[in-house]
Amino acid sequence: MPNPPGSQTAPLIEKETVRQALDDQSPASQRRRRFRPDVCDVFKAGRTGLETDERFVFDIHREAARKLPDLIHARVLRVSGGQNLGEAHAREFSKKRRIGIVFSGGPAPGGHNVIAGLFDAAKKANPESEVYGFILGPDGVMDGRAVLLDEKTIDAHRNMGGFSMIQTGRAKIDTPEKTAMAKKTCRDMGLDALVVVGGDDSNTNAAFLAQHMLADGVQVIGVPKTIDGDVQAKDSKGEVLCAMSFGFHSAARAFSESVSRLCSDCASDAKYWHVCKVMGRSASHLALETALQTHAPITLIGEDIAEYTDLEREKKAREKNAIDPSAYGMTLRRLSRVICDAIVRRAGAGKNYGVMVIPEGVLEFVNEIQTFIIKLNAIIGEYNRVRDTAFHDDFPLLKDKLERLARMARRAREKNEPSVWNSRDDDLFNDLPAFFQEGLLSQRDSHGNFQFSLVETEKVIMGLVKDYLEILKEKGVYKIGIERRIYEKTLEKDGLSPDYFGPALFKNYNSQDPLRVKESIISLKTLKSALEKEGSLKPGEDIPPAVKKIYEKSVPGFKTQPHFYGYDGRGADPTLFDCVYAHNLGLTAFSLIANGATGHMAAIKNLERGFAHWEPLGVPIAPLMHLEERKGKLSLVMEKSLVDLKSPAFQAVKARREEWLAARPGPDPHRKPGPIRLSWEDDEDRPLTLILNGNS
Ligand code: FBP
Repeated sequence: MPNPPGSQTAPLIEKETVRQALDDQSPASQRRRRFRPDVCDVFKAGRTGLETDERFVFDIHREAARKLPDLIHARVLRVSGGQNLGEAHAREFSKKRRIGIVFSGGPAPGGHNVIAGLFDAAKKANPESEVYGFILGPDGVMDGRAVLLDEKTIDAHRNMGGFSMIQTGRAKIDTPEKTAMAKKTCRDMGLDALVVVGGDDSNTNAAFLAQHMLADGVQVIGVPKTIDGDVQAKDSKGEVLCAMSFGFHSAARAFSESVSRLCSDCASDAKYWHVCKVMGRSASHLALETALQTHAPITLIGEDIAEYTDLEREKKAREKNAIDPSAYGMTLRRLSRVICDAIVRRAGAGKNYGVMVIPEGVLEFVNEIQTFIIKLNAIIGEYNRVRDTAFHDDFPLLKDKLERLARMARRAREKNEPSVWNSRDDDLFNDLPAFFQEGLLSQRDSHGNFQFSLVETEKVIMGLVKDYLEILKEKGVYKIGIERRIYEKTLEKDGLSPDYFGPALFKNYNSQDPLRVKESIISLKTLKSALEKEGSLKPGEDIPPAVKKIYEKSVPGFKTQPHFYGYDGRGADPTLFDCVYAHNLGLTAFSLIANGATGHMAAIKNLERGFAHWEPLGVPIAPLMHLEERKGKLSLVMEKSLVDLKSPAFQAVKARREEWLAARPGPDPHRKPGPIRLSWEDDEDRPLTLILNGNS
C-alpha cells in the first residue's frame, strides 16, 4: 500500500531489517558461499604434474581387457608438483581448454564444489579456459545442452548442497547410437575433456567414453559421487585408493541428526518405536555411519544379515554330526524374529519404545527376496531386450504382471522345461502382500538396477514384526518390565503389601531387575487364577485394583512411526569434510586433464587418516571392473563396495550392539551429532566410519 502523502516512514518492505529478514540468502548460506575450502599442498604451488605410482597393482578382468584395450593397463597416477617440469609441460598445462562437466545419478552434497574446484584450477592455469556444465545429466551430453559457467554462477553455489547449478539425470550412454551422440556433442563443442561426476555405473560409463573418444582426443575423467558410499577403490592387494565417495558424510550426518532427535523424543514420551529407513541402495554404509553417529538402539546392517546363522539349528545338527543348510542365511521370517527379540528385551527392561534404523536395501540380503530380485531382473531385462515395447508399458497393472508370471510358470510346468520362473516361485511370490509384489516388480532404473527407494522395505518388515509380537504377547513373552519402586508405591497407596502379591505376580520378584509379570498371566482371568493358585487371592475374591493396574501396565501396545531418510539428506548442505573433499576432487580432475590422463577417476588417498595425509590421485577405472548382473545379464561394471564385516567400523558397531540396545534400566547411551556445521571445532573431520577404519 502506498505511504500516505507526506509520510516520512519508508514502506515496511523497504526497511533494512525487513529486507534482511526476507532475503533469500540466510546468513548461514551467505557464510557458506564465502567459505573457501583448504586445498592439498600440491595444489598450492600452481602447476601440477603426474607421477605413475608403481606401488599399486590390479587383477585385470579378461572382459575388461577385451572391451577397454587402450585403458586397461593404465596405472595409478599421483598428483605431484609441476613447477620444475620444464617449458613444454608449462605450455601444455596452461593451454586454453574447453572442459565439460556432467552430474550423473542422484544428487550428493559437495557436487557444486567439484565444479568450483575444476573451474578454479582451469582458470588459474589459463583464464581463457572455459568450463561448460551439461544440463540434466548425461541427456545433456547426448543432446548437446550445456551452459558456459562463469565466476558469478560458481560463487553462488560454492559449498551449497544439491546439484541445482546444472541439475542431474539418470540416463546412460550405453549404446553405439548414444555414444555417437555424445561424441558428436564433444566434437561440435570442441571439448578437450569431459568430467563425469557419478557413482559406479557412471564411472563405468566414463571409462567406456574415454575408450571411444580416445581417437578424437577427448579425455574423460570420472569423479566418485554417491551418498551411498559404495564407490570406493582398492588395488588387488587391498590397498585403499579411494575410501569413500563425496556426499556420503553429509547425507549420513543429515540422517543422523534426524534419527538422534527421534532418540530424544522417544525417550521422552516413551510410547513409540520409530522405524527409520535410510537410503543407500544395496550397501548399508549409511546405516552403519548412522549407528556410529547416534547409537540408536537397533540398526540392521544388510551385509551382516546375509551372514546370519541360526545357532540353535546349527548346534542341533552338529549334535547329530550333520549339517543343516537351513541354519544359514537370513529369511524374512528370521529377520522379524531377530528384531522382535530386541524389542521384547527392551520392553522387559521397561522400554517399550526405541529407534530402529533399517537400510533401504536390507531385503537384498534376505535369501528369498534376493532370489526374486535376480529372477525378476532377468525376466524384465529379457522382455525389454527382444521387444520394441517395454515390460512395464505392456503390463501396467499388478494383476497383468502377476498373470504374465503365472503364465511363465504354467508353461514351464506343462512343457516340463526349466524356466527362470517356476510354480514354486509363483506360489511363494503370491504369498507376499500386494504392495510388496508391486515394489519387487517396479521399473528398474536406466542401469537395470533394482530401485530400493521405491519399495516399502520397512512396511514389509514391520508387518511381520507386528504379527510375531502379537504371538509373543499371546505367549506372555512380550511384556513391559515394571519398576519395583512404581510397583511398591502403587500397592502401598491402596494399603496392600507388595511382598504379599509380588511372588504370585512376577517371575523375578527377588531380582533387582525391572519386575516381569509371569508368562502364564496373559489376561485378567489368568491373573486371577495365578493369584488364587499362590494363595494371594481367595476363590471368588476380586483382584485388587492396584494389582490390576500393575498388570495392565505390563501389557504392551506396539506403536510405530515410520520415517524415510533419503532425499532430504541427499539435498543437505555439505559437511566441512565434503566441502573440502569435493573441492580437492575438482582440482584433482583438472590436474589429470592438464597432464593428459584419460579413463581415470579423480580420488584422494588417505581420506581415512585426515587432511594432512591426503594424496590426490588418478585411479584407472578399467582395472576396477568386473562382471555384474544388470538387466538380467552379466555386464562389465566398476565393482560396488559393500560394508566389509571385518572392518573396524563394523566390528565397533557389532561390539557395541548390546550396549546401544540398552535392554536395561537407565538412560539410553544415545549420541547427538548435532547439525552440519562449517567448522572443525565442533564437527568430526571425516566420517566416523573412516576414523575407525583408519585406526586398523
Ligand atoms: P546415486 O548412486 O546415483 O548417487 O544415487 C543414490 C541414491 O540416492 C540411492 O541411495 C537411492 O536408492 C537412489 O539414489 C534413489 O534414486 P532416485 O533418485 O532415482 O529416486
